[in-house]
Amino acid sequence: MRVYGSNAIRNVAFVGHGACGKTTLVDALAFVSGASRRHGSIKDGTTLTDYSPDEIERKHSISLGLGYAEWLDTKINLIDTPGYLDYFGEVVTGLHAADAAVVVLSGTGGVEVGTEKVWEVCDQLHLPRMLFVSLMDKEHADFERVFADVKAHLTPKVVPVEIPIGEGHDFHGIINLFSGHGHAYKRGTKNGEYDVVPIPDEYQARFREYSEHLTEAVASTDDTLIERYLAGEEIPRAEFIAGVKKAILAGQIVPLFCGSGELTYGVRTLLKKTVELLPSAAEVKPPVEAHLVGRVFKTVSEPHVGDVTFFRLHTGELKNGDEVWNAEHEVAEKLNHLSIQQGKDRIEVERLSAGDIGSVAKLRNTHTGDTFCQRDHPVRLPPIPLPDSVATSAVLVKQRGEEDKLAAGLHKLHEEDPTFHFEYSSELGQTLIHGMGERHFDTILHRLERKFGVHAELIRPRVAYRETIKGKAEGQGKHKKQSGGRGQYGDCWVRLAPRARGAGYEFVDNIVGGVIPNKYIPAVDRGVQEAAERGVVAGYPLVDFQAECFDGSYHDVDSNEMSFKMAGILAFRNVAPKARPVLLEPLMEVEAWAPDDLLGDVMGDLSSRRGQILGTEVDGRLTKVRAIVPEAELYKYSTTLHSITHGRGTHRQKFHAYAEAPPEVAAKVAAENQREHAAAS
Ligand SMILES: Nc1nc2c(ncn2[C@@H]2O[C@H](COP(=O)(O)OP(=O)(O)OP(=O)(O)O)[C@@H](O)[C@H]2O)c(=O)[nH]1
Ligand SMILES: [Mg+2]
Repeated sequence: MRVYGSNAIRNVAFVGHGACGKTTLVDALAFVSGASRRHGSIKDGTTLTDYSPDEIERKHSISLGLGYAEWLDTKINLIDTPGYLDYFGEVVTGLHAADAAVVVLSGTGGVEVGTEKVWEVCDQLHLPRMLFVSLMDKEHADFERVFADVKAHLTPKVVPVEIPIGEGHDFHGIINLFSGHGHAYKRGTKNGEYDVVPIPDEYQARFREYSEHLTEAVASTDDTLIERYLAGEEIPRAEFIAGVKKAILAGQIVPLFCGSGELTYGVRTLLKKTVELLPSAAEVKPPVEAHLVGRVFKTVSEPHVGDVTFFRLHTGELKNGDEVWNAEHEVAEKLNHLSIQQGKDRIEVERLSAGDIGSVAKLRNTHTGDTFCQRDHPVRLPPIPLPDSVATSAVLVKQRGEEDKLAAGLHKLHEEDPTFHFEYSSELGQTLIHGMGERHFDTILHRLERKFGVHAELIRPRVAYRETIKGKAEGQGKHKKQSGGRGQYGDCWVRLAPRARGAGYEFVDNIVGGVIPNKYIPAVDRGVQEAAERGVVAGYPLVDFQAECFDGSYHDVDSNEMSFKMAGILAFRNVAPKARPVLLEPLMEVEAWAPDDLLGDVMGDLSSRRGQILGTEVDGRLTKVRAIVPEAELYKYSTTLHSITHGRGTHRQKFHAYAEAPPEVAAKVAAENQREHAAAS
């Protein structure tokens, strides 16, 4: 493998809506360039970057994949990212490793939800972009419609630099506005090869119109160019290309290309223009100035290999076998078998130049997000800001005894995919997982099975209900046992009263005259607390109340701590049911974003979940609704919101407060609790 200098390296992420053709295009770019030997397909499960068993089975990308193409003495690092929003963390990661993006659009779908979402991230990162309309050979593909769509919904700075000749089944050529030629393809083209042909007559008018548009757009970004252009001067090609590149880097124009990844039409031009128009690794500013800075952006665990670390070298040079310093964990790591990825294949390299993307296996102490540097110049790059998880579920192993394996597997999967989190909730007695949606969870379960041999299923998370009392009441708890020798005797009178929400529990000792000896009073307190843990409505902890012990009696011989604790338990059980106990349910504060025209549906749905709408406000392209909704009603909310808003909506939720549950809810929860107890005993 030849070593490329920084100025001969391009790092490009391929992003876009699900199934718009990214993986197929990346495969074609690598193949046509000669860097990859096989022309793979999604149908056969043979593409360069969708190589995991899950991706092959499902026929869509799940993780970001790395490959490269070599063209015009340049290495183009290709970062393929998934389109489904459940894997959006991979897109964000991929864009952070890249210096530019090719936003892929389907010739039939145009601008879709996923396109808008990736565009936003590109905007935030100020990434130079090119647009590629793929699937031009598909029935109903319509370049003009996609162009209009992009202009209206994505960016007014879009400028077509190609025009397809024929569309759908008739798609057979592309007019190149830079050269002013047509490229004619034949069915059966495998390598992107074409014949150069004159522009067909019926395309002449459009060619002239778009050429003018392009020249004008480029000239208007540069004062000297515009003067020469207005003076009617012909601008030489090299200067023109340089002008286009400058405008792309400044975000002033976004060129629109077209083709078919599957048929390899338009792929050679895209390779060439990637080299000519996108920034080289030498042209981008590193995140920090230091001799050596590399960021680990992804870790994958591969069967028979173990962990493989993908990293972007920002500054400095690395040689195979070099030692680097991991500032996060303060350890040195030796980079044995320093490699680059071509899909699943790792190709060992002698050296990596600044700006390149490398991979290395079996590092002991390095994780996603870590920074490589020199020991005497420690650097820690800030973490890549990943999207928050929006969905929660509980998981249960199908076979008892696999709990440890489950925890180990989940831990590994979190390391591979930081948008996935898990925790064991001792209160609920469940393992909870947090992620981007049901498709995400489904993938997690599959990976658990395939990689770690753990069979698990998703179940509804329990809700952490509470109970409290609304009234005052008092009564006795008396524990008395006479059996042979020494007996047991404890007797207390307790008054229960409500406290404010969140005020917690309070014990008041109002015993006078020593009717209960001081040393036994804490035992009464403990008994009350223990009984309160099990509640009286539906078996949930009873909270926010005061227990006042105001009377009682004892026995010189038979009384002890244990007996008074029992008395406290009995007193609570006797009194609490008379103090108007109620069930409390957790309420969540929900913020949901949706397009304005679907807001009514989103609010209607929230109301049907017993939600209380607090208000709405415009937030960018979307409108935000704030509402208070019981947690019990929010299971799978992200999926519903997704379908109501056709994928455009997102939401966030956080704990708000506990509030009294309506009687019918309390009755249902109590009945469930009884059923569970009956089943357990
Ligand atoms: N006709 C035609 N089909 C294509 C073309 N490119 C991709 N496809 C098909 O479209 C489907 C999606 O292609 P992918 O390459 O997986 O698209 P993607 O954007 O990587 O999809 P995700 O990773 O799931 O977002 C597959 O069935 C491909 O075979 C193309 O240029 N022409
Ligand atoms: Mg893909």
